[in-house]
Amino acid sequence: MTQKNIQLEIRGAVAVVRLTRGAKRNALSDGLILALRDLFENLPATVRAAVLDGEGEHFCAGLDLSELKERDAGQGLHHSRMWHAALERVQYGPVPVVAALHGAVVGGGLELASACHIRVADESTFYALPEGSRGIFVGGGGSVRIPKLIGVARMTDMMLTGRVYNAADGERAGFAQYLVPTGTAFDKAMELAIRVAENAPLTNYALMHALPRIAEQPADQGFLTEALMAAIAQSAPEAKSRVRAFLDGKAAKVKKA
Ligand code: 1HE
Repeated sequence: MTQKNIQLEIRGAVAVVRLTRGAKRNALSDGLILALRDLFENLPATVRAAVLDGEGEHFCAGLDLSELKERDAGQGLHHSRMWHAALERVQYGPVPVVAALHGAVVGGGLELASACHIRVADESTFYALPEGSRGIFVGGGGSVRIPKLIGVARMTDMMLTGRVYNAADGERAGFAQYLVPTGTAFDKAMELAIRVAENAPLTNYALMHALPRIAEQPADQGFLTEALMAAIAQSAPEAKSRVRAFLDGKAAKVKKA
């Protein structure tokens, strides 16, 4: 399926979602944000994992600045909430999403990347939050999600000083879980997504929907939520057959890294 500026390709159990607005560095217009929301809301039921990629040399240049209109406070509020709804469909949608990062991952592009579950960055990647210098603030959930990756202090510094992180420093800071040679982020992201798609669906559900909420709960409540989630996951026939396969010597052992 190809909509304007976004493309969905199904490869087995993996949905490949690509921003196809390379001429504008995949800048996120309102139309593109809504298309992203609709796409993640309507993924085929056969899909078990997704890869999010950006056409051209840059993953995403953030908010489409040509649409930054004179909005009053109420309109600004609704605009930001529209982004929240769309990125929430990515984070809390049906399947884990692996982002394939390269080139600019800036502003709203970084907000989008931070809504994904795994980030694979190639060595051309750089991260910035130019909102600070443009006289605006993050509005796509960045102040909630980005500190969870890199901490409040680093995000504050980025926005106050315009600091740009290169790929290696960015991986050390926590933006990405994988750093790969230039040009290979998509292949690595596909490899991971295929692996993720093989998990029991309830395990993936627990990791996407329960883990981040448990991490936000007071420990006492977190332990209870964890116990409930664990009980549900292990009662699924899929879990029972996987454990049985290991005990029968038919499933892979964990190998030394
Ligand atoms: C754009 C955008 C955009 C490029 N909105 N049109 N984001 C920013 O402040 C980042 C702004 N962009 C850049 O700093 C650079 O474009 C890049 C580092 C990403 C890429 O540089 P480069 O040299 O490869 O491309 P370019 O020549 O700057 O841009 C190519 C075209 O894309 C050009 O248009 P053209 O018609 O002259 O060809 C650019 O105008 C256009 N373009 N980026 C609109 N962002 C929910 S709130 C989120 C708040 C934010 O995200 S603020 C941060 C916005």
